[in-house]
Amino acid sequence: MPKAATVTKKTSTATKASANGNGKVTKGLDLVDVELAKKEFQARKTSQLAAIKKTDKGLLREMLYQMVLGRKFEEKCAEVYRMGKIGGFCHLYIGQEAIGVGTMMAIDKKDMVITSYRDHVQAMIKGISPESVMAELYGKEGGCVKGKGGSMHMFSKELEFYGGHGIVGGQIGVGTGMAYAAKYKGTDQVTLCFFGEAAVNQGIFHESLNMAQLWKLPCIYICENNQYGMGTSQKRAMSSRSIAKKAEAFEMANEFVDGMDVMAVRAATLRAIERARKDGSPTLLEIRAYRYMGHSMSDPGNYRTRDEILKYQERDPIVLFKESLKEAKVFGDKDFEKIEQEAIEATDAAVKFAEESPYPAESELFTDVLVA
Ligand SMILES: Cc1ncc(C[n+]2csc(CCOP(=O)(O)OP(=O)(O)O)c2C)c(N)n1
Ligand SMILES: [Mg+2]
Repeated sequence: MPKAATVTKKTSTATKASANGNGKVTKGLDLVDVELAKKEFQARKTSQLAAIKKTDKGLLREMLYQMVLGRKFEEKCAEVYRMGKIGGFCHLYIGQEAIGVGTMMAIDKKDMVITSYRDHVQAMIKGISPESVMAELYGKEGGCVKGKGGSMHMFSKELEFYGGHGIVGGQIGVGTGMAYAAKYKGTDQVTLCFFGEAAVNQGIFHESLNMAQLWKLPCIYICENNQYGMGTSQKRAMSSRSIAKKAEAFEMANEFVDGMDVMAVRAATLRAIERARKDGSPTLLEIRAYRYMGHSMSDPGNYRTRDEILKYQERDPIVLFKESLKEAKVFGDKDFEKIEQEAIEATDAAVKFAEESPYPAESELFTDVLVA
């Protein structure tokens, strides 16, 4: 488990939250207490167990591997960033792995994905190699866009991974256009369009959902609600609590999903895919998780408490998934060790590749660069 390295100030917000709520902890944005978290953990374990029993063992292994790889890879990113190997912005995905894996491992290879700047793990799940993602982070020639995009702009047309976007909410319009193109060309592709909860306050979210529902575009809008937009909690920035319900203004199908439960994420995504393939109907999924690290590597994180982070780590998606797999007797400690070892080796190989890859040649300076 990563250290909550970015949190420096220790106040009693968490305690205050439960006291204010007359001892009753409600679901949603209120902070949870440890006992309740444990109860929820047990409840989800029961539903995960049922879902695990119906899922292919090879797929379960790959899902766990991708989650562990995502975690190890991002921990390594933090380490090499601090050593000055990576320049510019660097937004980590630690704590949100069940969202990327649960959604993206439910689609087909041909389906399209577009996301925000928090994109390293999703790029790898879509098939961009860890080597090529790490080299891109290093700004090296071996990167998936030859070292010219960096952390926020992973991209692969061949693998149907369309970025990596830095303008909050910008990708929602582009993703809607991708779904429109699929429908226009009759390709049967579904688009997964990821964005953070802070992007929901942007006009483009509402315009896009209206258009997608009206024109029946095969787009699955995935709001990764990690509860913070930089240093601002959703509570302080949004008048309504439910993001999923915003879809009802457009008469669009929607679901709220627990983003700590990879099997629940997968099940909700499969339902949305069915809708999209059947008649092009879009869906809005609000998937709630928690951002363990700062907004980016340069975030001092003094707007939340260490207690708050630790409470969410009690419900860690990888720990939960492992416990369920063990209880279902699908995998044991030896398998987990092997999976972890494979993920560490893949991450180390990625770093080695990035270190050895050259910087782009000077002659590359003006190629593939668009100035609008
Ligand atoms: C249009 C626009 N406004 C402001 C910013 C600065 N900014 C970068 S990330 C961010 C917060 C976004 O939070 P959220 O959408 O919840 O995604 P998360 O970072 O939590 O994944 C802001 C305000 C920006 N990049 N684009
Ligand atoms: Mg957020």
